Amino acid sequence: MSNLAAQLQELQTEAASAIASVHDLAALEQERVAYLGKKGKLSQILRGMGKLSAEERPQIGAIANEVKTTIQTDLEARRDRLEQAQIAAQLAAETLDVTMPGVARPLGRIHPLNSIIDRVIEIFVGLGYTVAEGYEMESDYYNFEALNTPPEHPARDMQDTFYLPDGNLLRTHTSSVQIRHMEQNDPPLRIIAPGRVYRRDTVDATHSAVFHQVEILAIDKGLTFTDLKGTLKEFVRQMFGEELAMLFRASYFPFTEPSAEVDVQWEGKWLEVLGCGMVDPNVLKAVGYDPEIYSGFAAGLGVERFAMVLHHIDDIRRLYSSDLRFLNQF
Ligand code: 2NL
Repeated sequence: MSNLAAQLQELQTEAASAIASVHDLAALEQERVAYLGKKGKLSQILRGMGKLSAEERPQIGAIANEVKTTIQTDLEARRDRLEQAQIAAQLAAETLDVTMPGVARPLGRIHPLNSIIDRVIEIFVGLGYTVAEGYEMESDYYNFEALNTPPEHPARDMQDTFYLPDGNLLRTHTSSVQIRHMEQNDPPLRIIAPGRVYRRDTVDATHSAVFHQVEILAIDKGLTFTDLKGTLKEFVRQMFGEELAMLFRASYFPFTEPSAEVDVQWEGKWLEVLGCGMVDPNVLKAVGYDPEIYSGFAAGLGVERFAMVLHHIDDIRRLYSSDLRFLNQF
């Protein structure tokens, strides 16, 4: 066999082992260029063909073609294997092990005070009321004067109300929201005013300086105490999930006349749940309503008290402690 034929056979063997020892696609491409490229080893050998005789040339040409095809086949086979390996490695790296234990994210939940407020709102929204909101800092006028609360009234005492240096105060009830709403709107109206209120109380198991209240107010022509009773009866039925015996005890608030406190029969005892009454004509006059034409009823309930009763909570301070061992129970 001629020298060229031997060189070609040798090239094929050398290429086969070079290709077999390559481990990535870039290196494989380098080998392709080294053996089959324009300036590659095969081209270099074939340059010697010029000196061949006319009968040798086609023989060597045929061998060269075979060697080239073999090297190409080797390259392709190797490329396929390397690509498969690359895909397999990528899949292995991206594998999601669904059997691994999850990372527990602690779930938030509605605070018992907020869930009481939400339930009260839902009940009154069902009765046609809309939610009204206002300011936690109020003037003496909106918190007291417009609510028929005379200057000598104990509620206005420095001992009972947080007064601010500028003469304003922290609202002691959400009635001020309702006064502002009435000033801005003509009757008839039905509103519910939930919110945070402030009293200068010494904190103990049943008192907090900051607490929550929900007040309801309805103004229309011809509203009577009967409408108030019917509304509260329906509220108690929905709030406690059953019809409870109710007791209306005569009481006094500066802004209602007549006024009453309402007890319900709950777990064998009479439990005071809210205060209410017919809106005092002086309050109607203060917002520009004619008490000869319009009348209304109002009620206020303490949210903390409801929460403590419904959930058997013994100390009001637990509701503000942010203690998860407590809060997780609701
Ligand atoms: C209670 C008693 C009450 C009202 C609030 C009210 C509001 C307006 C006019 C008249 Cl704008 N009244 N609110 C009436 C009676 C009782 O709350 O014990 N709350 C915790």
